[in-house]
Amino acid sequence: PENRIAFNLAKYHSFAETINYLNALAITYPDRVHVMPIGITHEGRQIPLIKIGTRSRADKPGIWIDGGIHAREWISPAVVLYFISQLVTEYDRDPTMRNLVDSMDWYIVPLLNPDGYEYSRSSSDVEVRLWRKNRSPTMCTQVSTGLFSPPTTQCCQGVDLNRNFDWFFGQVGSSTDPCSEIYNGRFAFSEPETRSVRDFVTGQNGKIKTFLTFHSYSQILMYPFGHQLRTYPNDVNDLSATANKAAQALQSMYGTKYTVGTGADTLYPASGGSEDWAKGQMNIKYSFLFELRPEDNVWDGFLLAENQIIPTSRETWEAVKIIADQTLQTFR
Ligand code: PAY
Ligand code: ZN
Repeated sequence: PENRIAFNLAKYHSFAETINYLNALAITYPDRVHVMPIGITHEGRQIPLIKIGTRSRADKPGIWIDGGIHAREWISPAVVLYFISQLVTEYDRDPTMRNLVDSMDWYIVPLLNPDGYEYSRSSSDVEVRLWRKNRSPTMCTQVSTGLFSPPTTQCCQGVDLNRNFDWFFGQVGSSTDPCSEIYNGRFAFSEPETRSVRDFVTGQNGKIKTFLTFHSYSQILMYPFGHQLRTYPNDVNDLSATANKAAQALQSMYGTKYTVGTGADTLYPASGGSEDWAKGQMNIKYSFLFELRPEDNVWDGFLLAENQIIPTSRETWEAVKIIADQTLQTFR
């Protein structure tokens, strides 16, 4: 039966539309799809996880994917929704998809920071549209304005979720100032969004072998560690070989060039990131962070036009399939 669900993958969607799409998939394809909340945000939104897999067994390798950890990076949830649609709706047509869904369990959170995302959609004001953090309640700090003036109080909202994981928390490239864009929060995992990732991944008891987190922009494929220059895990050769192969597959589609390396070596050192935590604390072998289109050094990088969603999704999916393949070769 041709169960077509009306959902335009070439547009940016609201949180409500995203939820409706995931639920429609779960209802239409109950043999391969389950949707469940993994946590509740400060503003009361349920963070949805979609599990895709047939003949689920504990010993199938698991692959984690999250999008939208940063509010303004709209292309991230959009490409993750494309991955979901490929896995679920092409299953009956495409033997590659069937193999990926039969032999692995996919745990996908397309929109990890729905509060921040909805906020960034609420106005085209740059302050709002370019919001990065979540929407945690206001925190205040005393700031001194000069030697002879009394300190004033400044209050701001939001934690940078990609500084809130427990990996060299608060050490570099992060801030203790609640008004900073890279405010790391009061302690590691102070936020419901990061806690929901931690608790879900921990709950899988080592089943998750691959951890992919999607950001924009700069066209970089990162592997750990991002917290310090020239700092690598023991099996860095496996990770860099896989990342290079993935970047090659990505480029083969439309010629889009990616830089491959650690976040620290390619962009800047930053601690408390999820990809480092997945590798360093959770011992997940294949942990990668994608910085999607556009290229580095453009002024409007977070404002990627909707006509770029499908090409970005298609090329990135090529890279993800390489990483999934590698996961299967290592853990099947
Ligand atoms: O591990 O090096 C890391 C983290 C890298 C990302 C981060 O700061 O969390 C990089 C930025 C991101 O996608 O959030 C890059 C973009 C362009 C930004 O906002 O600076
Ligand atoms: Zn980001």
